[in-house]
Amino acid sequence: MKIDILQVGAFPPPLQAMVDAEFECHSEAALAGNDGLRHAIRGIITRSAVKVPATLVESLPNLQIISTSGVGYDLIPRDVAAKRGIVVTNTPDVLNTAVAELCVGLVLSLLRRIPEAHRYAMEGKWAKAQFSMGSNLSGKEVGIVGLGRIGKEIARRLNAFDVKLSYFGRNDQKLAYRFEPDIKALARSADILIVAAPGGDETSKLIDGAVLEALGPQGYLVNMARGTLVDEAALLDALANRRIAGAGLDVFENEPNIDARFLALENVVLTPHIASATNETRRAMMRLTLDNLQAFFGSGKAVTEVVAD
Ligand code: 8YV
Repeated sequence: MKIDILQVGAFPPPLQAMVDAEFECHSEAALAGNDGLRHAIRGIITRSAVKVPATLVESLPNLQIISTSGVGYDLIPRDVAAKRGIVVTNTPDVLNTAVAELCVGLVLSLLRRIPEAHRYAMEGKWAKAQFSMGSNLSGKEVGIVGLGRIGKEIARRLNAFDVKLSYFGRNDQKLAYRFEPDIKALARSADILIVAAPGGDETSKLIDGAVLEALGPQGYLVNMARGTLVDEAALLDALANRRIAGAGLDVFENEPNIDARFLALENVVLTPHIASATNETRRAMMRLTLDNLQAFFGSGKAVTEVVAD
């Protein structure tokens, strides 16, 4: 007999098949007027880019675990879950490589203007004039905001490009990279500022107008962490007025509806929240999401429970 779980958010068919093979999955719509089902639900399966409403959690009397496919848990009402002893799990580490690889891709796309060059070649413009110059990554100063597991993978890869690495975070981790306790000072020294910190209220708008001003007209911002980390209005203004050179963004304030003002800009590279979106990675994330549920229901202990910050 499969355990009844509620699914919040959608998965592509191959991943949905993994879920359906192991659990009796129900939609939120199925809960309407069905108290029996509400009482039967013991777990929620979701994905980190989807909000799990607190009211939904409160409406499920026998909910024991919320298992998200993704490393971020900023859209899960952990305060409500904690009050009821509901375990929250995520999928750390299995996606570090994919996210770090996309970050390198965004950095190189910005400095070498690869999307623009692709369009230039595809539109036959090369026959009329040479494409203009880009910039080396080698020798640049890179500042990483948030040197957690993903931030460290980004640093390790960028190190191979002969860059100078510094980072900002809650504490000095005593690593080979320079720790900068002042985020504006980090931005001031950086040619490329990479945002790799967790989302949530604590880090909301950490990259504000003052940080962007410090990054300056030669500086690039790259964000594949969370849209909430950046003051998007300030970023749009800095980009439109060339107060920063450009931005590579995989995450946005109001996904999937990117602010239309971004679409009018030439100094951006935009991707639709695909940092962990590789076949290998999403399969590994789903496996760990399901393992968390299986382990919890089997032994009472999940594999990767989110512990209090
Ligand atoms: C997406 C992510 O959430 O891991 C995260 O926190 O942002 C991404 O992996 C994706 O929707 C996970 O399924």
